[in-house]
Amino acid sequence: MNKSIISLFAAVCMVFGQANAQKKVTSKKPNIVIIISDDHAFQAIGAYGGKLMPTPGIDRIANEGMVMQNAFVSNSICGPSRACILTGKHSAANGFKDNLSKFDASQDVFVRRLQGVGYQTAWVGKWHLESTPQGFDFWNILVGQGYYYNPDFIQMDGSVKRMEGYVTDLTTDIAEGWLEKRDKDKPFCLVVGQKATHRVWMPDLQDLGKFDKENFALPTNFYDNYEDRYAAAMQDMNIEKSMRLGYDLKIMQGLDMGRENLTRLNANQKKTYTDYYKGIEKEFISKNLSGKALTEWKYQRYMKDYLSTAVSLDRNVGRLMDYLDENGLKENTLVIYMSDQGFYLGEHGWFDKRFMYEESFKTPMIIRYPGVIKPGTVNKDMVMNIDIAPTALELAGIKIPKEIHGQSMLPLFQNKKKQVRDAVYYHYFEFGEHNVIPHFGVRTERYKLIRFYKGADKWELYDLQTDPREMRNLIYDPSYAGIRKELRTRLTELVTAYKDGDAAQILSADKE
Ligand code: SGN
Ligand code: CA
Repeated sequence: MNKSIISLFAAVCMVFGQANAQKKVTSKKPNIVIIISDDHAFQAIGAYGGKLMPTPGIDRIANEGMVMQNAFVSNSICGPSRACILTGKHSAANGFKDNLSKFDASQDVFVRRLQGVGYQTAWVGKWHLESTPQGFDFWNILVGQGYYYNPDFIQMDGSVKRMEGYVTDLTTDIAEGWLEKRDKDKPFCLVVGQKATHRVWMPDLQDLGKFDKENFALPTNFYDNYEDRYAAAMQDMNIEKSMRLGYDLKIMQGLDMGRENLTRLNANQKKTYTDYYKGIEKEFISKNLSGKALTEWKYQRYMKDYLSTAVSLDRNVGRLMDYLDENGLKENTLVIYMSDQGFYLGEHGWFDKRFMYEESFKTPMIIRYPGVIKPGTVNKDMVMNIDIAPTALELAGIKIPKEIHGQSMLPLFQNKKKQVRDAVYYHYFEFGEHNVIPHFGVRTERYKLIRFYKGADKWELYDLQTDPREMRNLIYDPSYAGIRKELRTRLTELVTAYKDGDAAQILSADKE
C-alpha cells in the first residue's frame, strides 16, 4: 500500500469514526425536567418584566433559554391543568374537568410512552389528581394540596410519611435524591410539582418579613367596578370582600387559619412564626383601619406573604438548576419552568385564578435547551400547557398520537416555524369555591370571546390591543359585530374539533 492510499484510508476511518461518535452523542435521548409551581403569577417573575421581586433562579432559565410570553392554560385550575399537561388534551377529552374529579391515570399519558422508549420517569411533590400516579417509575407526592410545614408525602407503597421541614425544600430534596439514585445510563423525565405559591401563603421561616419595607403599587384596575361584566361582579375572590384576615392574612386574634396549617408546626417553628405575625397583628390593631385603608392594607400583606413564598420557590429552582449543571446534565436536558396557571395579584381587585382573563389564563413558561434554543430568546407565539406532552414525545423520537390536541413546540425552539396555532381554546367548568361562573371561549392574537353559562348566560368580547386589562366588554358594540361573528365561528370550529360536548350543546342552543 503506498503512502497516499494509507492516508486516504486513515482519513476515511476518521470521518466514519467522527460520524459514529456524533451519532452516539445525538442518539442519546434528551432528558426532560419540568418544574410545575402552583399559582405562580408571571407578574412576579423578573424574566416577564415583573418588578415586584428579583427571581434570579427562574431568570437564569430565561437567560439561558426562551421565555414564552404567551403561554396559556386550557382550564385555569390546579388538577385540570396537570391533567392537560400529562395528556396533551383539553379537559373535555381527558375527563378531569374540575378539582372535584379524580384523574383516570390509566389513560394515555406522555410519560408512559417515554417509558416505552427507555426513559425513567418520576413525579415528586404536588400532584393533586387524587388517583395513584401511573406511567412513573418513581413518585412521592403530597397528600392533596399539601401543607407548607412538615407536610405528608404519599410513598409508592401507599404509606404516608410526614417529613419535617418546609415543603419547597423537601420537594427539591426528593427530586435530587431521585436524580442521584437513577440509572445514569438511561434518559429520564422528572416532574417537580411545587406547592408554592398556593394559598394560604405561609413563607419559609427564613423568608418571613422579606418584603416588609416594600410598598407595592396598586394595579391600575384594582378598584374595578365590573361594569358590563356580570361574572366578574359575582366572583368571591376579592381582596376587599373575600380575603380573610385570620385565614389569609394571619391576624392571630381572629385566627381561623389554625387548623392543620398551624398545628403542624413544631415548637421552634411555631415560636418564630407566631412572633412574626403577632408583630403584624399589633401594628394592624394600632392602625384601626377601615374602608379603603383596610383594603389596601390587606393588599400589601397579601403581596408580602405571597412573594415571600416565591422567594423559596425561586431559590429551589436555582438549586435544581445547580444540580443539573454540576452533574453534567446541562447540555442534553430540556428544562421547563411553568405554573399550573397564572394568578391575580390585585388586578380587578382579586386574588385566585379561574377566569379566562389574561392574568390567570396565561401561565409563566420558560424553557432551556442548550444547543437548540438560543440563550435569551423571547417567543410571542400562543402556546399552551397541552403542548408539553407532544413536545416531550417529539423530543424522545416518538410519533405524536393524533388524539393529542397540543402541538409540539420544537419547531419554535429551532425558529423553524412562526406559530403553532392561530387561536387558543379555553373551558373552565367548576362552579364552587370563589363563585366563578363556568365559561368557555376563544382567544386570538388580538381578540377574546367568552361565553358564560350555568350561573348566567352571558357573552363577553375584548379587544386586547385597545383594552389589555379587559375592562370594556364590547359584545354589544356595533363596530365589533363583524369581529364577534368571526370569533363565534372560530369558537364553534374549536368546540367541534376538540369534541367538547358541554360547550357544543350550549352553542347549538344559542340563537345567534
Ligand atoms: C383551595 C383554596 C382556593 C383555591 C383552590 C384551588 N382554598 O381550595 O383558594 O382556589 O384550592 O386551587 S384554601 O382555603 O384551601 O386555601 S388549586 O390551585 O388547587 O386549583
Ligand atoms: Ca394552582
